[in-house]
Amino acid sequence: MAERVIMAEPYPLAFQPNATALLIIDMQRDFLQSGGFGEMLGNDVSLLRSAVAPCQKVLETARAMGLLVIHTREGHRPDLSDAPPTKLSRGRLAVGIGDKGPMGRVLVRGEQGHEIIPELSPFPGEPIIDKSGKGSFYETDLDLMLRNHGIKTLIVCGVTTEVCVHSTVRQANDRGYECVVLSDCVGSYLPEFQRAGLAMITAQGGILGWVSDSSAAISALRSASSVEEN
Ligand code: C5J
Repeated sequence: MAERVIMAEPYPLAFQPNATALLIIDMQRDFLQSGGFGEMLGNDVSLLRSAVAPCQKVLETARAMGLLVIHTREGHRPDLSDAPPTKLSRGRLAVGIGDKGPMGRVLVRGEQGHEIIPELSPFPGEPIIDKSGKGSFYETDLDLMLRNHGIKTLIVCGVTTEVCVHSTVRQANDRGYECVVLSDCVGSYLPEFQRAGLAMITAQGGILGWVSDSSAAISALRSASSVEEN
């Protein structure tokens, strides 16, 4: 399959559609809805909503193009044996990880809050990476899965920009993947961190990767499809 280009900062990124995956990070009720982990930490979770509709459009296009789509979820085993005690005690929260909240036990696998929001529900067969850390490569089989699929480029969406998206992009970058983060498909509870988080990726000639947006990604993917069909 021929190489295509996505308009991005700091410069256009060439990619091969069949070596590209869409990675959607932690679009879970616990981060986007009231009563979850994000809110327990004192955040206004409505600030993440703007990422949902653009993410949906990119997801639809990626599926239509036959791209590998991978979802991640942050969360823990019910016995919390995979959660460092430091993570459990951090924040001195009245209701924290593992405690009962309005959407079940906070950040625990199998609970309602841990689910991916219905707007972005994985299709059957789309891999879901369950991770206990912030970075999606930490103690998961993501790298193996990507290598087995011959993936070289990651289109990255999800939350939050400066935490799990950043940790994942940094880990991916060190493993040799080229990441393009879509600015309108990632979200932060802190607008200044959204700006700074994206700027850190593209600084110094793209030290961590590229930043683009949903429209540029969709037109690059569609151009790939129409050229392949001709
Ligand atoms: C956080 C995440 N913010 N998915 N997790 O704790 O960014």
